Amino acid sequence: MPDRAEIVHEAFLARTAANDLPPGVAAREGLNTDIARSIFAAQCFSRALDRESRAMQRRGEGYYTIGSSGHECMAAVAYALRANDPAFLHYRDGAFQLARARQAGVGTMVRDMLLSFACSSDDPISGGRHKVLGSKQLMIPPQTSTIASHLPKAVGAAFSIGLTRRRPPEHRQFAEDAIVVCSFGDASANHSTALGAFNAASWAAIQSSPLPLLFVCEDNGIGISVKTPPGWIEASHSRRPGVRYMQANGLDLFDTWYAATEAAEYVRRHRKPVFLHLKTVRLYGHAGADVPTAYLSREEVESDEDNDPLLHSVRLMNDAGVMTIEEARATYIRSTDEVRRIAAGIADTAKLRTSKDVMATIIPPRRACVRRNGPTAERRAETFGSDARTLDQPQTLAKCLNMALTDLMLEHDDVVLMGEDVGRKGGVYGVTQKLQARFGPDRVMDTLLDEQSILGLAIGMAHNGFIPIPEIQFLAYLHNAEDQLRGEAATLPFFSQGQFTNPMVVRIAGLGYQKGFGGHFHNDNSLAVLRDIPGLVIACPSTGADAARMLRECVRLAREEQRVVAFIEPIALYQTRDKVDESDGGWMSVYPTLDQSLGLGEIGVTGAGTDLAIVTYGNGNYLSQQASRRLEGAGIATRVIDLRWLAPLAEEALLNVTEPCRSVLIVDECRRTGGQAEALMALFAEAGRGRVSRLTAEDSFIATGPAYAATLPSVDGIVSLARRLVSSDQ
Ligand SMILES: Cc1ncc(C[n+]2csc(CCOP(=O)(O)OP(=O)(O)O)c2C)c(N)n1
Repeated sequence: MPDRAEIVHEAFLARTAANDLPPGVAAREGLNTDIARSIFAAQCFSRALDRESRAMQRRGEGYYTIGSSGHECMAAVAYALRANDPAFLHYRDGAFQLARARQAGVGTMVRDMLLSFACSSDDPISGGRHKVLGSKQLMIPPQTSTIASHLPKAVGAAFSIGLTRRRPPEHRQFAEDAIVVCSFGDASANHSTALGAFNAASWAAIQSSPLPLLFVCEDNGIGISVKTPPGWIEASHSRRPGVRYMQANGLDLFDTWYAATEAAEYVRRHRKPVFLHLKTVRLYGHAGADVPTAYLSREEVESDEDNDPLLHSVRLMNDAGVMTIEEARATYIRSTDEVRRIAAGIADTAKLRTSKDVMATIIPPRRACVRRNGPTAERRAETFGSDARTLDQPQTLAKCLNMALTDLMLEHDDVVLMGEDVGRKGGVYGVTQKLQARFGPDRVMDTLLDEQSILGLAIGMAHNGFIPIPEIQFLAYLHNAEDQLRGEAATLPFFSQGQFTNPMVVRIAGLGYQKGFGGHFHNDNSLAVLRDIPGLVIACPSTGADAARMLRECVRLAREEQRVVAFIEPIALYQTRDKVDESDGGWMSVYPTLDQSLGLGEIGVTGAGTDLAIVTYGNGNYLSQQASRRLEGAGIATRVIDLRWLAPLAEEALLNVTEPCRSVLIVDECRRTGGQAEALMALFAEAGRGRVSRLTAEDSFIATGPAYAATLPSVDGIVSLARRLVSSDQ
């Protein structure tokens, strides 16, 4: 079967030699000759890189090909922008990156891109971890392969630019007058993630929030093999409130440049979003070995090839007096030769080999942080207002968190909160009460009801130096947005070698034991989706004092170590006051003084018994403290270990603290399958520990009403299993 890339290449040579160029309208005026030449040069390099990547794969030097051919108009879009405007790009935007490199005067980028094709450890962006577009110096963060998943953060990044004018963060990355560009295909525009982002942009724009964002839809009429209905993109995007719709012919570099320039100027001047619709073609099928004639007629494939945008460029430049056909042909041939020559030079480039090599970038690099407001006593008293009087009195967990958030926002101007109902109402459980009044709506933002947009906002703001603390109202509602955390936030440092980071602390209210309220959605008791995310820190406090101290550490981890943290708040403990007896007030804590923090991996230990170690966390700690009291009465001496940090697990500390105990009982309020108990059982088994048992939640959803705790560990359950364990031990 002939390779369509070769057919297109041969056709370019033959048709330019024969002056047989596709018809079209005349070139629009306004584009400077040098820039037009430079755009064409980037288009030629992009085309040559596509062919070379296929050749590399045939030679066993490349591993994955997805081309930009047909989408070379993006070189003109690059020139309509400034070289430091952050660009969240579609995977077909090689020409954009090449053009931006020329615009920025940093060389051709060809070698860098070939290194990425070759999965070379010298690839400047991913270090061989992904074949990906991206460059720190060109302000192009690399994107994952999950289509549309970069749109919510592009909205967040654009929003952050508006905010930096009023509140520049210490680690600001984007220029104050920058605009964000984000591009995607026509099929991707249907994804609910994309639709959420368009909607969020529209929602912000009609409320006059500055949102300098240029959406670019590269409409080639197809997504892999499924055609986009004719007129669909225009019909669904031309009347969105607050978002201006513009279109251009993506086969025509002059028209594209003209429209993109107008769009970019509008976005920059009005700081409002534009949806720029570019009509393109896709040459050579979707990716790799995809053969387009398997699902398109030969006529359809050939019609797109006849409309090769490079042939249109040659015609237009010749007509506009920018470059003759012969010159254009020579430019094309030179690019092909140069790309081949550079590729030959990297044939034996170094590769990642070991797991250590691959994993070296999971944890982002530390960064120096200088700015900090030592909150003066007066400022603190003024901010806390009437709450200042209660700072040294016992508080609930919810109140301790509220106080800790207040202090953290006082100390760090870069900390911003966002979520559904966190502002005026102060959160469904009151954790963020008064914060908007204390710090203003710029820093405590009521968002629209869309978890993907909330996390996207946080990621985009983190890209630009803020320390976002987004709230997910209930753990169960993380799931419809989970990819923003798992696929996006957690992976960015990994495949950009820490050059781009999005540190944040995601607060998530969750877990079970709410007496009869809410059923399985409000009592979701599974953290499995978080537990296996490489590099993610998972914190789960059970007391108010721990919650405040841990939150301080989490913000430090985000600020200084650029980590992404999930902070799980057990809803049932938010307002819990008593520990064992009614009105004993034993679960209240005095809010810890500002000098106190609780380091990542520091476990909590109550008691020093050696009959039994109970290893637990969250609500399990609360139950185990009660059970331990009863066990002491029965002559069983325990120690209760509160994990506090669920990932990474403090393995060594756990092994040490349980060492003197004859038995270990793990109490895990999450489900038996996928719960933390699995990791703990494995830890103890691998360490050769004998008597280890676990009490977990059933593999069930939680019921509303009287049976709310029927499937969960209970004090009685802990006591009886502990007794059995200890007696079998004697
Ligand atoms: C969420 C998600 N679902 C499916 C895929 C597989 N996939 C990769 S590209 C693609 C088609 C995208 O088409 P379009 O947005 O039109 O871009 P084009 O490739 O045509 O430029 C699909 C389905 C993916 N990467 N991500």
